[in-house]
Order: sequence, then structure tokens, then C-alpha cells
Amino acid sequence: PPADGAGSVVLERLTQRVQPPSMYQVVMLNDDYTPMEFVVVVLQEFFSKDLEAATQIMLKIHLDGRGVCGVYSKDIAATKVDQVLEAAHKAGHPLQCVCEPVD
Ligand code: TYC
Repeated sequence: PPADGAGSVVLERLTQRVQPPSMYQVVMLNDDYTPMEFVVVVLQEFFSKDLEAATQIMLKIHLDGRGVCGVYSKDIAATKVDQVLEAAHKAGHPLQCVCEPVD
């Protein structure tokens, strides 16, 4: 196919369509005010962790300042962030979380 013609576009699409979706990790941040129990409940409710896993992740965040709650496609990760921020806001807690591309 020509170097810069329609053939190149077709080849590009053939290559791109077999790539897996890029993945994003949802990272929760520590603060001094959100109750530990609230964070544990959030991790169970929105990230499908059992009590033991949720408690370990919460303590990791408490000690290190941040921790990964889960890894998802971009849309799902963004939805998780929205759900956490809405639940925290409604409960009056300053809990923050962000999503970032997995290295
Ligand atoms: N540092 C909080 C406390 O001592 C607990 C906490 C843990 C807050 C994890 C946020 O993402 C967080 N009550």
C-alpha cells in the first residue's frame, strides 16, 4: 500500500483493533478526618473487597498516604471515582480518590 495513503490507515486500524484496552488504577488518598470504618465500607461496597482485604487496603492507605483499590478500564475506573466521591460528600467526609493509567 502507499506509504501515506488509505492503505496505511487500514493497516493502522488492523493493528489497533487487537490491542487490549488501556487500564487505570483507582487510587485512594489518606486524610486526617475520614473514619477508618467508612473507608472499609467504601472498599467493600464499590470495590468488592471482603472485610479482611478492605481493612488491609485501608490501613495501607493510612500508613503510606495512598493505595490502589482496583484496576479497571477507563470508563469503569472513572465511575468508581465518581461513586466514592459522591458517597464521601454525602457523608460529609473529605475522602479523595483519583484514577491514573497503569504503568
Ligand atoms: N487517616 C484516617 C483516620 O485516621 C483513616 C483513613 C484511611 C482516611 C484511608 C482516608 O483513604 C483513607 N481516621
